[in-house]
Amino acid sequence: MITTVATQPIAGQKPGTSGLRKKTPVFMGPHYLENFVQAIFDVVGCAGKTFVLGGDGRYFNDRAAQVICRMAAANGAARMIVGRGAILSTPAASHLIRLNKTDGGIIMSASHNPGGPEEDFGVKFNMPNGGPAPEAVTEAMYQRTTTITEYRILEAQDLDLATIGRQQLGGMIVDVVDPVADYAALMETLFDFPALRALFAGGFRMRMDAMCAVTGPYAVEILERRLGAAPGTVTHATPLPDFGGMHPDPNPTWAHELMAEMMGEGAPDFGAASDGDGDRNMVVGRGIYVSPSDSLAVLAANAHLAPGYARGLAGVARSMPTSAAADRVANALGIGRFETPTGWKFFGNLLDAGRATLCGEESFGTGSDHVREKDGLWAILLWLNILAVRKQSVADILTEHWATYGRNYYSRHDFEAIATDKADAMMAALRASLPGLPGQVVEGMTITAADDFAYTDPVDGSVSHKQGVRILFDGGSRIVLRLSGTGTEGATLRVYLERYAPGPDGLHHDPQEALAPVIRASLALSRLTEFTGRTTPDVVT
Ligand code: G16
Repeated sequence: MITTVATQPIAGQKPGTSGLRKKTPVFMGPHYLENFVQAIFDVVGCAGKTFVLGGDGRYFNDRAAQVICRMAAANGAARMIVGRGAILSTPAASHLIRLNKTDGGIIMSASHNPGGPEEDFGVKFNMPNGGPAPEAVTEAMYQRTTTITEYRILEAQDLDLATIGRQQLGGMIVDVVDPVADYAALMETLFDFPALRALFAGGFRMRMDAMCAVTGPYAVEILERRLGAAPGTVTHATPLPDFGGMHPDPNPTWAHELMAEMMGEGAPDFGAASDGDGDRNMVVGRGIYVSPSDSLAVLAANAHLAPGYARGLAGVARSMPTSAAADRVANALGIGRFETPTGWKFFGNLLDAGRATLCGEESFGTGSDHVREKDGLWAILLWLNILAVRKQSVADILTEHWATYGRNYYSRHDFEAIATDKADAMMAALRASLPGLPGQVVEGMTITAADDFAYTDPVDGSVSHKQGVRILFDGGSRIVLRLSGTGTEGATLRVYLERYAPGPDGLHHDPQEALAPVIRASLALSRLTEFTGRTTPDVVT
């Protein structure tokens, strides 16, 4: 029943920041999914192994799951643990990989990118530690796709992935499991659920926008059923193949319904949103937006208030473009602090080695050593736990935080779908200009250093180059520019802007106003308009 299908390499199957992401019709093209999945199995091995499989439920998720199961069986896998309906949030998949001590897992998701027949699809492999495959492994997979000549697949009817229980597919056992139960049980070990129940019972109101994506069932079970939040607290709670037409990226631009409610009359006490596959989060207080960089810093300063972190943190890690707010907390606590390239995979070694407990990114990702992915609902529950203990509003907590540590004003400006050659030319010119920048004065600010970020992993010594251009100014202001590794259309330029205000004055300005000179400097130094014709960003976070 095993068929060996002749195939040939398909160009461009190179995983980006987080797995292989392409337009759905590309993924549905002849042999496209199959070639990549065979490359995964050829690199990590398949015979006798156990894997986890699930995805964010986007269009093609169900069909792809059937193909991946048939290929795993044909390649000799012993067992596949699949979330019911082929659904698993990315953090839940990471947890199942670890809980069941499997040989890894395949996650079908293009994360925050829209889903649907004409939108995006993606596949990534996570290692036995539950974390995204490191660069050396994804590079080996890519190399394999360039030489592939055949793949193996079982001829069989579709599995019943809608029903929890055990099935046999050729020589492989398929266990369909509840996607939520084990994850929810893990959350109960980390947070003070009785205190959270008391919070909601006391009239605390929350809005959680699941954006028609995978977090809905997790949030309804945990927030509404287990913690007693009012029914209807979770909106857009049913995962849909096209995310209901929403762009499931939890930022102020795309989660605008939540933003409008939280900034309006009668706003609830706390608002949150998560993305397509449930690993990102956005947090909003009544009348106040919490930037992801500030969120990481507040969580680091207060994590000990939750039972799972009562013993304190070993260290805090952030991606390089994330603001230095978390560094200030780490310094005050006297714990380790780490600056990694963009991509959750770079946190894996630090978490495995016990050197970092909390990690976070400006791209709305926060997580801890409980899994090896960022975890949207986890971050929301940690915020809730802190609010329950401190009995203060989000605004008051932020105000106290800035008064203690100063404020790292921060914003990211995205310029999307730029012609790739123009974006590359701009970055090349910028890189060439770096040696001449230190000492120059722009917008009244003196440049103290300018480089292209390179990272040496402190655990395994691996080195990653060209991870983003940094221009540093005296006083702690900074501009970072890099091209996104998750887009599927042209190039997305991300410009990260930061300015430090030590306080006590000047801590409550609008970030765009506070950053105005830094924004002007970024446009001048990058010659962005000259190269790309763009003047204003498509997304501001
Ligand atoms: C992925 C990575 C994150 C990264 C983000 C944005 O998130 O896991 O570490 O920060 O992409 O990357 P880029 O700036 O290259 O687009 P997700 O949520 O898309 O899996």
